[in-house]
Amino acid sequence: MGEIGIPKVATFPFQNWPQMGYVISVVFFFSLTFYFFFFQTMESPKYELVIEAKDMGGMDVGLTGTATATILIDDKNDHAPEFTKKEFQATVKEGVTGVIVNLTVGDRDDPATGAWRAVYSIINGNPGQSFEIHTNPQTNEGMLSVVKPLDYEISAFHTLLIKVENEDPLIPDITYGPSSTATVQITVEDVNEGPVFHPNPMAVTKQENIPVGSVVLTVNATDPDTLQHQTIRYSVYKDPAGWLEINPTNGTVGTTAVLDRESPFVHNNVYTALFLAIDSGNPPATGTGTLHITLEDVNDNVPSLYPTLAKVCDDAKDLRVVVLGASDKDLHPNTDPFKFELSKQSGPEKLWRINRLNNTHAQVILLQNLKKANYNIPISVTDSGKPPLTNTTELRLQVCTCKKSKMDCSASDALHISLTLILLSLLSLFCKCFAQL
Ligand SMILES: *[C@@H]1O[C@H](CO)[C@@H](O)[C@H](O)[C@H]1NC(C)=O
Ligand SMILES: *[C@@H]1O[C@H](CO)[C@@H](O)[C@H](O)[C@H]1NC(C)=O
Ligand SMILES: *[C@@H]1O[C@H](CO)[C@@H](O)[C@H](O)[C@H]1NC(C)=O
Ligand SMILES: *[C@@H]1O[C@H](CO)[C@@H](O)[C@H](O)[C@H]1NC(C)=O
Ligand SMILES: *[C@@H]1O[C@H](CO)[C@@H](O)[C@H](O)[C@H]1NC(C)=O
Ligand SMILES: [Ca+2]
Ligand SMILES: [Ca+2]
Ligand SMILES: [Ca+2]
Repeated sequence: MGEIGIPKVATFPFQNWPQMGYVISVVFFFSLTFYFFFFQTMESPKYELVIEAKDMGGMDVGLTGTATATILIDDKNDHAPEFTKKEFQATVKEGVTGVIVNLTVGDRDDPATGAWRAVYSIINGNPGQSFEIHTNPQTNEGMLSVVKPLDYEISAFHTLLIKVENEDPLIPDITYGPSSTATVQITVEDVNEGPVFHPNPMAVTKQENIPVGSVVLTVNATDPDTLQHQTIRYSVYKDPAGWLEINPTNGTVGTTAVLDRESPFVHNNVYTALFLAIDSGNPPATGTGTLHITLEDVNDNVPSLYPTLAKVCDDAKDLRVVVLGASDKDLHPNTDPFKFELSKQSGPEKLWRINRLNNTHAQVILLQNLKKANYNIPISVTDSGKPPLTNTTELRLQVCTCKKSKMDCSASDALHISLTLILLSLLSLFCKCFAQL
């Protein structure tokens, strides 16, 4: 309200006083007291008037009377906020969010009161809830912002109808007029967007041993910039094991190596590679597509045996010398149960045998105490795959002399045996060469 001044208020207590028949001269002291309470932001201003009335023309002999008038003034919301323009313009790039335009209003009520503060709302043109408007508390402006990125290819223009009201209601005989609404014309600018893969991520299932050069799939990326005529080129972005290639023009993905489910690059049977689709815009924009290849197991790993070395005393009472285990990187049914066998017994008499314990373990048992020496026990382990795979390997058994708690497993024997082996192989090489001559 604001412009209500003291004189205006002061006239009203006097309107009845002349009827009292006195010659009145009035001196008034008004102590004008605004009670502003810091924690009650909008307290009604309160005027306290102390009025002294003197008769006899105010001469000293006259009589004097005083009265106090307390006047409360309610500031009233008697002005509607009005936009400073009928139409506002804004430009925004597609895909971007944030404030795009500040709408300005004027309101002739007291600033920083509910009668002045503006509340904005979008009353038309926002079906996708892409826009929001909030009051700037400092300036009372309406900050119009994009909250969901706009798409140039769907709509290049938007028209919004905005209404402004005050926080406090208007007094009954005032209404919001046409200036309390404005239109905002929004122009969306085209941006070169990266191609998009369909679907993303892509998923295929393949056997791990498909031949090199097999087609895995043909990817499909499209460019969102449908109004520009762009072409797309594909490339491999991340292929941790180096197994794949992509045709740059038609997106056909092929293998350049044998896929391996047991590779450290495969997690939970899934190999993940990333591809790029690059458009011909200036500058070019890129989209990334993820391919998950689920690899089906094939029996391509032989079992391996552990331990490969065992020691026993030459006078041992317990001749069950070692428990052997086997493991296989493949999945069931291409792994255990394993079959453990002695490949071939060298020498005329049987020195040891092998006993199955369970699906994964077996036990080597000596048939008699052996002399101190190193022995190689040829063992074959076979998995349950179709077809099964066999690992033929050797268990090295050291027979040692045991005195008290000390084991003496002379290394010379081991050295002797390996030296003999080396000599033998050298000899065979030599013989082969000799035969060729
Ligand atoms: C709108 O007003 C805010 C606060 O004053 C300012 O930061 C912003 O840049 C303005 N935005 C536009 C588009 O004018
Ligand atoms: C690629 O995907 C888009 C969108 O799903 C589809 O319209 C188009 O037919 C697909 N193209 C091919 C070659 O599959
Ligand atoms: C893509 O091109 C390659 C090489 O010309 C071809 O072998 C392949 O069949 C093509 N793929 C499609 C889906 O046309
Ligand atoms: C066969 O088993 C041995 C002993 O465990 C292992 O060292 C070797 O790697 C296995 N062979 C193959 C081809 O895996
Ligand atoms: C097989 O036997 C070995 C040795 O006794 C044992 O450690 C392992 O737990 C057994 N495995 C199963 C599946 O029972
Ligand atoms: Ca675009
Ligand atoms: Ca396998
Ligand atoms: Ca296997």
